Formats: sequence, structure tokens, C-alpha cells
Amino acid sequence: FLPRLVASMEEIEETYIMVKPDGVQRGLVGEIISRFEKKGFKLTGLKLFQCPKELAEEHYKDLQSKPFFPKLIDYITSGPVVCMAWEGVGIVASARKLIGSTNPLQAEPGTIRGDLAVQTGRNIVHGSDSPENGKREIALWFKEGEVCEWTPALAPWLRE
Ligand code: IDP
Ligand code: MG
Repeated sequence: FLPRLVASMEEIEETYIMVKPDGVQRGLVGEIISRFEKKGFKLTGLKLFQCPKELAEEHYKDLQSKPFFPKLIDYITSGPVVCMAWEGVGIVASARKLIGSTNPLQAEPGTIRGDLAVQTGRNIVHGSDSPENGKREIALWFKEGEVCEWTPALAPWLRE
């Protein structure tokens, strides 16, 4: 069974990463994109976008019953966001590690939230929490044709 287990750990996943309005306003777009680029993941979709209320509600529908939900929707629609689709082996869990804990004060130094933010309600970046949600969220935020399939020239220098 070991070869099969290893094979499943090698699976290419997609994740939806978003610089939230506070990250855009604070001029952190380049810094945040850099973290994923430098790691060696592949960018497949990118746009600046003013999120309508309905889309924010759909994206965060699992949190509908939370007391902070209305404020969360106001926050996400308060200015443009940067929508990104990224692809890579094990990228969903790895991106969550790069991003750090939901509460930036508990996020480890070296993570995006740990280095650059101080409050849960202003935690500057989103990352999908499962491969299923990665696919769901990319389909939600990007239209047909906005996600590019391409082979980076550096691919053989990142993975043997
Ligand atoms: P995540 O972004 O780390 O996956 P979730 O629990 O999925 O965290 O929550 C989604 C987003 O909702 C958070 O990133 C944050 O912006 C907001 N949020 C979560 N919990 C709270 C809270 O207790 N107060 C205010 N905002 C919150
Ligand atoms: Mg989440």
C-alpha cells in the first residue's frame, strides 16, 4: 500500500488565494504574491476585483450563522480584492501554513499573517481549507477562460 499512499501525497491541487481589501489598501499585494511565487507554486489566475455582496455571502456561506458574518461581508466588499488561483502538489495545506493562523496574533512569525497583520477581522489574506473548496472557490471567483493552463520553464528545477 505504501506506493499508493505516496502517489496520493503527490497529487496536484488547486487553491484559491485572495488578498483581502485591507491587504490591497496597505500595499501588500506584491509581498503576498511573492511568498507563493518564491515557494515555487504555479500562478494560474490573477485579477483585481470589487466583490459584490452576493458573491461574498456565497464564498463565506459556511459562516452564515456566526455573529461576525455581517461585518465579514462588509469587510470583504469594502474595496477591491486580488483573486488568485494557484496550483501545486500539496498546495492547499502548504498555502494555509504560509498564511498562518486565522488570528494574526497567534500566527507564527514567518507566516504572512504572523508577519503582517494584528487582528482576525483584518487578516489580509484568504486561502482555501481543502482541495474540494479550492476547486469550488476558483469556480466561484473566476469565469471560464480566466484561469490559464501553462508550464513554467522552471518546472524541472522545482521538482525532480
Ligand atoms: P480562515 O480565513 O483562517 O480560513 P475562517 O474561520 O474560515 O478562517 O474565517 C474566515 C474569515 O472570517 C477569517 O479569515 C476572518 O477574516 C473572519 N473571521 C473569522 N473569525 C472571526 C471573528 O471571530 N471575528 C471577526 N472575523 C472573523
Ligand atoms: Mg476558512
